[in-house]
Amino acid sequence: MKFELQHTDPRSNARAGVITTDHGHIETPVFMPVGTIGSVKAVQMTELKEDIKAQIILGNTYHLYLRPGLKVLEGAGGLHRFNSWNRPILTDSGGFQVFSLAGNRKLTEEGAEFRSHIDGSKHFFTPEKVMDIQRTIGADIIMAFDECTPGDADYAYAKKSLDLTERWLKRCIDRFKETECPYGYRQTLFPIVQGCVFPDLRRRAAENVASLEADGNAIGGLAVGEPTEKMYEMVELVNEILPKDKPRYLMGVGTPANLLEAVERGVDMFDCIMPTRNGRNGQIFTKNGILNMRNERWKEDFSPIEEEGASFVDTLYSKAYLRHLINTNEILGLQIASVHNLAFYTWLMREARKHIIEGDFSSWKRIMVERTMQRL
Ligand code: PRF
Repeated sequence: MKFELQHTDPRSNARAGVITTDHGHIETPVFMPVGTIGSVKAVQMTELKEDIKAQIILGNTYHLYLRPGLKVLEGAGGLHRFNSWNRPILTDSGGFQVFSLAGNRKLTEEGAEFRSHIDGSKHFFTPEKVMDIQRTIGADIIMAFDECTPGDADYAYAKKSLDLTERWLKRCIDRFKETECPYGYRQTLFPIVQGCVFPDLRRRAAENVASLEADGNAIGGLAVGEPTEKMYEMVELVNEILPKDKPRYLMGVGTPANLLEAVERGVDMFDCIMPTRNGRNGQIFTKNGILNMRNERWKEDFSPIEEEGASFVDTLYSKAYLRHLINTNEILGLQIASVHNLAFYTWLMREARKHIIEGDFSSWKRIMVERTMQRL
């Protein structure tokens, strides 16, 4: 994998670049739609490519390991062949998902024991196993196995958790180096910076990760219950230490404003379930603010979902029609909301990139943060 930094904003830490993988290029900053079990919920691959213009999608190790399982994925020749997405894929390590199974998991030095959320069956993930699984899934970018420390952890817990994540990271790297992609293209491993909201832990974690000279680096353990200002503070601190010539990925973030604030602080890659999950609940993100489609207010509003929106659904369908579909739980409502929100998120990152290159990112960002967070 290669990263070329094309432009740095003179007034902030925002950057525009290009990542090159064996499945194609990714222009940054980039938003990566989440396709947990190999599908971006309610969205066709043709829509993802042509309407949403997604450059890369996510898969999840925990979910794909449980279903369809490694035998099927290996038989298919990897996830790209299985789900017919021939552009880049990134898989999260399952660290975050396993740890959200509170009560259903046990952590030891060796790894994490957990019960499947589907049938209650018992499983054990070690850093080595998670590397092997991600080799078999075959994503272009794979993630280290970490513990996502909760945002309200005390210092002692956060330190113990980071110590473990760092020992696991070393084991991930060792296993990754001993193995290869079974499908003939290259995969790369991103380490993850943890450390909760404690500056000295974050600094130590970022220095350790920076020393590894990975192709890209991730920031985890944020947007997990800490105040938003703390999240920005940690991103700023970590990005001062992470190498400038490698992409930086802020995991599981966030609102349109969160993305723009993080881009300004030097983040290049994002993923979040917000556009799809909230979309399925009737929350529509637009340039001018957030619409709750369940609201009475849209009942007889026959204007387009979004004037000059980023996808075909915006002018093909009206607010009143989308409200009707969402209110009646029609499958088409979920599809329209998902396509719209994802197209908005990828548009927002393309616009950010354009403004970074044109040199007026900061003033554009200030306006967009306000505008996109208004409740309509
Ligand atoms: N670790 C991993 N995946 C993640 C996170 C993390 O800390 C987060 C936290 N926002 C989202 N997804 N492996």
